[in-house]
Amino acid sequence: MALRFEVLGRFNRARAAQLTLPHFVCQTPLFMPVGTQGTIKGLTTSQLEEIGCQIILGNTYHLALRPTSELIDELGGLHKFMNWPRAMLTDSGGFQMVSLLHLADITEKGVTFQSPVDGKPMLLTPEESIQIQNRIGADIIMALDDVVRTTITGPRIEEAMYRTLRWIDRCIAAHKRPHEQNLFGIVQGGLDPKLRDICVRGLVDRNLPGYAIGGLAGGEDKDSFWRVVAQCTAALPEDKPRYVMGVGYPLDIVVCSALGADMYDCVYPTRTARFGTALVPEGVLKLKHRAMADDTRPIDPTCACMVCKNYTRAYIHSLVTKDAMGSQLLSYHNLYYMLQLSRNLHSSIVQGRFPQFVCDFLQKMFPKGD
Ligand code: PRF
Ligand code: ZN
Repeated sequence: MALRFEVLGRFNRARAAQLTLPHFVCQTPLFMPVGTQGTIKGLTTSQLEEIGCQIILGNTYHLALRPTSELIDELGGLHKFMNWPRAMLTDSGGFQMVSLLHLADITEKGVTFQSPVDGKPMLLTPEESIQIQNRIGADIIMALDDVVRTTITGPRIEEAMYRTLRWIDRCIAAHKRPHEQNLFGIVQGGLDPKLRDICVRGLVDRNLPGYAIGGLAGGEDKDSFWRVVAQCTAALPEDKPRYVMGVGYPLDIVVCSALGADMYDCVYPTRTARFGTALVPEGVLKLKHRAMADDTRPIDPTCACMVCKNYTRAYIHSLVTKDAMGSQLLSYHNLYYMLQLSRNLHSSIVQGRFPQFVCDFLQKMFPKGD
């Protein structure tokens, strides 16, 4: 195992911890900005450090296609290649193929798909995913899982869960750097509590350094989503990190943290920035809106970020969709907002004022109580 996880404080099921990884000591709950081609769109790595980002997520699928994992390995790993000194996590690739390329097909061997580069059929096996992730060199690597939409029903959900369990053993066997990189298993099983239970127990038996809850944030209703998270966090070990994949919205992060989850990733803050939307305590602020044209306030008067200290809504309105700087400034603010939310969750749990924090958060976001 190449990590240490020390719980510093709890409030009911919520916990604040210190997660020591090979490249950085992180505080949880934590949010991981998502990079694709070895970059978080719109920010330099020094800006990421400036806003207190502790760990970023890279996608095996994108990196393997370009610049290729062999080249990254040859050039000394992704940390060095992209000049990122802190922690990093790579996802295994299967989920990205299935969600991005609807042509992907899953068999017992692995995930087959058509290369978007040259159209050739390709196969990503559990062994290959781990080999690629070993070359990329992230602090945390993810098992290849069989992901299906939570909104489908029937035997396919069960098949995917059992396949995910069979594949974890192939991932463990293929992992060549367990002392430098932590392999996390991923709980699947759709919205079925029995399947989720079998999967959690199967993964816990493998004594992995950490566990992810997968297959969520795919269009299911919030009640089902939170119920699955609550069930999984209750059954996963207390002394290991728990990562809810592909989540999410600020509200989801607050709720999942209350349920005992520790780690999150989502493209939402940077993607929504590119569409001209800022995250604020009240919810969202649409910078494209005509009312912003002569608004001289910062995006969020209560935000301490570089963008809110230096620029007006009117200026950002004038840039949005016209110049890359518009989405860069919005991405910077949005990531600052998510990281600040994580820091506030951590400190409120450590200081025993988590319920007050949650009340204030909800009060600002839903002032009418709806
Ligand atoms: N599995 C993997 N990556 C993911 C997910 C998953 O289930 C999700 C959840 N929909 C986001 N990213 N490997
Ligand atoms: Zn700001």
